[in-house]
Amino acid sequence: MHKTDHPRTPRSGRTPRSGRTVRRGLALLAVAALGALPWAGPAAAHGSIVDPASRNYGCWLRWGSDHLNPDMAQEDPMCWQAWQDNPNAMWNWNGLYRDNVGGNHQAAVPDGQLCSGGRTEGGRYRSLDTPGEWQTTDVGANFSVHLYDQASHGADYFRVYVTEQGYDPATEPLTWGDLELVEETGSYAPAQDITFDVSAPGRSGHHVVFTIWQASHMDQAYYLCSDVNFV
Ligand SMILES: [Cu+2]
Repeated sequence: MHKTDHPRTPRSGRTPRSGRTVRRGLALLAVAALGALPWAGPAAAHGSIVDPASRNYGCWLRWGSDHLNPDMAQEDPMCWQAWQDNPNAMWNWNGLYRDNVGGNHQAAVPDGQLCSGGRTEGGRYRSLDTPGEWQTTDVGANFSVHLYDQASHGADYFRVYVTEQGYDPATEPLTWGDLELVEETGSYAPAQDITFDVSAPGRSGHHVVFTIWQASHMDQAYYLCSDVNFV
């Protein structure tokens, strides 16, 4: 139900003309089968924090239509290294989750691997753990967090952490000890867009917002790093 890879349906190669009817029938069956599955292409299943943009969502948003542009190396070097490491981290911006964690997030996600969900999916998102000058979204002490989830999983809860003043995202790997829990929400009914308010006073400059989204349709936890600039 939660495939994030995108296997191509093998095309039947050279089918003789006499096989056309059979082929059409198979194609219809294939369409019917696909229609019965809750699977869709990239950016059509699961979700992420889109504001303030998570690291890979932001890299997908800014460069997804132009990801081979060498200017990215200078203009947005952390996205550049992410695209160089594995473009699937961006194509699957909505797939950064772990199943069956049982709420033991700190056990499942070690220090230094928070932004990759403990190198989930075979390490697909490991580039997101790299400290550096990630592009930021300006926020004040009070700001809104927006989940976009085309799959409408709903939420058992969100936990939002923000790094303590003094932590330097440009040079330090992110650890649990760097974080202050600033919000734990209640549950949310299934919806494509969920927005809630958080408050993280006493900060300035570049910080990381680390959001855990515990989805409701099954035990599925998302780990999402968003870079912000407190102004
Ligand atoms: Cu999902």
